[in-house]
Amino acid sequence: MKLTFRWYGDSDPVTLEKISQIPTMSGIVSAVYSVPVGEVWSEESILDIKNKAKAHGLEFEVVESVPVHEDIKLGNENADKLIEVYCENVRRLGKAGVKCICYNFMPVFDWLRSELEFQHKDGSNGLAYVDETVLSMNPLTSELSLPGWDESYTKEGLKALLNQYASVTEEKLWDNLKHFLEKVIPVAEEYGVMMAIHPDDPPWGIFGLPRIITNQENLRKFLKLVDSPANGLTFCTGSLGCTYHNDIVAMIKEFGDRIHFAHLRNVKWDAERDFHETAHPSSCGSLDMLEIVKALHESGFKGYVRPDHGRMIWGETGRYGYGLYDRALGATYIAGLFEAVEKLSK
Ligand code: DNO
Repeated sequence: MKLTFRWYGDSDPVTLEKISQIPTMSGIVSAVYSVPVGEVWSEESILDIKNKAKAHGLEFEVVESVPVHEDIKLGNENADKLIEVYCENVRRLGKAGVKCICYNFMPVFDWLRSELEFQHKDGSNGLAYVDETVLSMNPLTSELSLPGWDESYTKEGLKALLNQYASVTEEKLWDNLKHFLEKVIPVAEEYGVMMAIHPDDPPWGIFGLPRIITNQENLRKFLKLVDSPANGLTFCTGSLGCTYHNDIVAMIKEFGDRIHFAHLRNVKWDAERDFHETAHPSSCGSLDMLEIVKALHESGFKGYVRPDHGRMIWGETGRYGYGLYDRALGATYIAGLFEAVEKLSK
């Protein structure tokens, strides 16, 4: 496996120098953030990230994310034009040496939490999700915003978009995803890129919007939409594992050869649909991280791994989920698990 770390570009307080000082770090996971969704990324902007990473001894082989325009998910008359733009980005990234592209197919909202500064007993804080709070939220008036969200919607724009989704059932969303994959996967194959869909987070519908990348059965269905190695998964343990209904170790055993990128983090289940994010080690949350790493190893996993959301510890402030300290601790913990599992299996 290759250990990686997310970098949000020049404005990220977690600098490339800091990332390069985390033991065994091989590369960064990043994206061109300045270009609106649905437009082509310039070759210079891609190479700029690559060269900056290289100057710190880091690779740039994973992009997270090339976002999918809402018109593609809606399957409206602009979809094909926008899919062609998407394909062009895949080509350009492949040419620049990117090997894996993470994306998601969640309508309108990316990852969602109801609390950004959930207080832990030790004085640290992290992200949490309480279903009742989310059910009482109105996306048109709520103040909540997360790093993954597209901030460019006006209230009217968001309202219109939500209206457009009123006719999009889960079945329709599946059709639109299939159409997207049928165009994009052949390009990815040609350019040596592995596409890796990120599961929906949380893995159930929110605000009346459909979500489909949610459980074992749906992942199975997804992989069959286009049955190619280039059509794979970002296996996010915290997203899929935030509900005890998902047996994530069983999923790794079944889909291991199609997992190209793993987001390894832990969560603590507080109720059926309530959870909070914890430090990475198994004893801190509800997931058995050793079993997860073992299952990845046994399935022959050779892909990219990154620690995921960290708590804010040691007084750090910054981008929710994406501070340095707790993620760096998570990174070395993950590296330790892999070393142990690899050596003990020899
Ligand atoms: C959250 C991230 C997600 C992820 C996208 C992938 O921290 O895991 O925002 O990057 O869903 O497209």
